[in-house]
Amino acid sequence: VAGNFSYDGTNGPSHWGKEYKTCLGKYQSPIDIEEKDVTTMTFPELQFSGVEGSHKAYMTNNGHTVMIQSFDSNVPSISGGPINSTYVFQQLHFHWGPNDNQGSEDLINNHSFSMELHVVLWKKEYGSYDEAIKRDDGLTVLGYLYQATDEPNPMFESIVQQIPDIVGVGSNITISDNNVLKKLVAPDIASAQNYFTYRGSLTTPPCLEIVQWIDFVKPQHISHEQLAAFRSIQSADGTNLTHNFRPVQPLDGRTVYRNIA
Ligand code: GRE
Ligand code: ZN
Repeated sequence: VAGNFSYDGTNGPSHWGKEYKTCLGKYQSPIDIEEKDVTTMTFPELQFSGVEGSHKAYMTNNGHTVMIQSFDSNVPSISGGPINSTYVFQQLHFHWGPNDNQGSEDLINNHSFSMELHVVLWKKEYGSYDEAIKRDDGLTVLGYLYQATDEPNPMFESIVQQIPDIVGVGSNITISDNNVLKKLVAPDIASAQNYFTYRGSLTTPPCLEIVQWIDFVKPQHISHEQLAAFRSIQSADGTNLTHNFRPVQPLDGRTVYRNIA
């Protein structure tokens, strides 16, 4: 579990830079993506491998989020798009808000969505996640946005059912649904070439500036009840983790691209 940080008070986002200087850098995430300011571009096709089929997966409450990992030999990977090599799945996790009007980290036209899923992948030629995070092109993160609705999203059913088993910080369970990675890593192949992309950082300390972000344009949905389950887990300080999104950071002259397939 990374460090002593939280989303409120004296360990909140505006204080992260004291202990973690990189959090004060010029290539920080999240950002507000203003559609009128993006540069359109045609990237090679973004390709997903190893997503089909079943994966044994684990779900953890690390005190900052709900995180899912797999130690399967068949691991999802991506290539193409804005990245010029293969990136391998490490973990996925979620950011949410205290109510349905907030929760996403990146904003689009200053709009917050209710939740954001981050699929974290590391550059295969560096051999491991730990080596990759020492390099400035070490990670790619896929960002998926969710808007709260009345309708449950079937893709969340199995994990929402098991969230009560990871309420305590440090809890780690096997996910009963072996299709969970297939559903979460590539939930909407038909819309997978429609994304924004920019250079940024981890959105939690140590805020390393090593991430090529790929944010899919088309939001998906999650029900109010499904979302509420995420807010019920405990945080490192013992209170409910009602929200875990970092506020937007300055763009500072960076270019945000939109892929036009
Ligand atoms: C996070 O902790 O939220 C995080 C990572 C790695 C990449 C991106 C990201 O741990 O937001
Ligand atoms: Zn994240």
